[in-house]
Amino acid sequence: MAIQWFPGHMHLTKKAIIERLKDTDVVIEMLDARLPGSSANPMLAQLTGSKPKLKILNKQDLADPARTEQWLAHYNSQPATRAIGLDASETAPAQRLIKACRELAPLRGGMVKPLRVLICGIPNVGKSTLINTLTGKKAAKTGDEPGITKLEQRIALAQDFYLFDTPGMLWPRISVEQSGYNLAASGAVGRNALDEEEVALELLDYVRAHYPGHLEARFKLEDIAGLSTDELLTAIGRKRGAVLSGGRIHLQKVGEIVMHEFRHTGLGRITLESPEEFQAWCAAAEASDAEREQAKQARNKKRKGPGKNAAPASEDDPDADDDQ
Ligand SMILES: Nc1nc2c(ncn2[C@@H]2O[C@H](COP(=O)(O)OP(=O)(O)OP(=O)(O)O)[C@@H](O)[C@H]2O)c(=O)[nH]1
Ligand SMILES: [Mg+2]
Repeated sequence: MAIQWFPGHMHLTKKAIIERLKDTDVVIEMLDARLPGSSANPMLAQLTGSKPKLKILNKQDLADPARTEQWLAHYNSQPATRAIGLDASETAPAQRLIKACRELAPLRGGMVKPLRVLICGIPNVGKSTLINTLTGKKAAKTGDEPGITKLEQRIALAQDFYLFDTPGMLWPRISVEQSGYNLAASGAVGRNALDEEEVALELLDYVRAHYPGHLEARFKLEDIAGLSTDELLTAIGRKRGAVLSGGRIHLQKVGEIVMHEFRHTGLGRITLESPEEFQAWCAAAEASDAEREQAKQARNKKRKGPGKNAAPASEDDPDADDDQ
């Protein structure tokens, strides 16, 4: 089942971002270096239009360094976009960001025209942590779960440099299924909107294909190639004692363990997508969206019947309000 999470406060955030963009010189989009394609919000790309953009691949300390290089090259080859990798808790590299922002808006600066920078990104990606690192104090609240920042907050970094922290935002329909799972694995999705076992199985599927040694080392397993992914999850459960009375494996618990290990680098440095893979997923999702749209039109035509105008999509039509 596809993962979706767009609670009411994200609607409000969207509105606040639209307002704030009117007086914004540079938009920083924070991406998760472990999922640099899936963590890019397509709705934000639409909202920000031609504003100068800086993409930060954050949490690069958790990501596969070779893949981070690939993604930085990918984004830096796009027009009007700069991308840098960062670990939000290190001070020195964060200074590169200030320099990059000033370069992206060279006509701003000084007391009369202060530089106004809006920081956006998915929940839990490290926006507030970065602001705290830049200011050198705990100016913004942070925490290891999505939805910590509730309201926009202005922080003065210098007399002519303002940063605006925003609450994390996803988008109403995540059409790329793998992106939904990767976002959930990263910690960007609220607990109630995901099934731990399902997310862990998708995560293990990818990790076993690309980083099998990491899994074998962490869970002290030998030759996982002979196991199905379900069997692998069960084997991890046994190793970690996630067993119910009667010897059954507590699958939700193992799911939580696997996600925890991934989020806290227990599995080693892992990136869940390459630029090529992500492009292929997007193309497949577009093709399936086009098919859905065709089927929807065929249904409407049928509803219309001979000699009548097409009926508008009814409220109970599952496709009626798709806007992404
Ligand atoms: N390993 C690692 N952890 C990080 C990094 N940046 C942030 N974190 C951790 O990620 C978690 C989320 O950080 P926040 O700064 O609260 O994230 P946010 O984007 O402001 O989240 P919301 O306000 O919920 O949207 C915290 O536990 C941080 O310590 C980083 O570069 N590397
Ligand atoms: Mg925050």
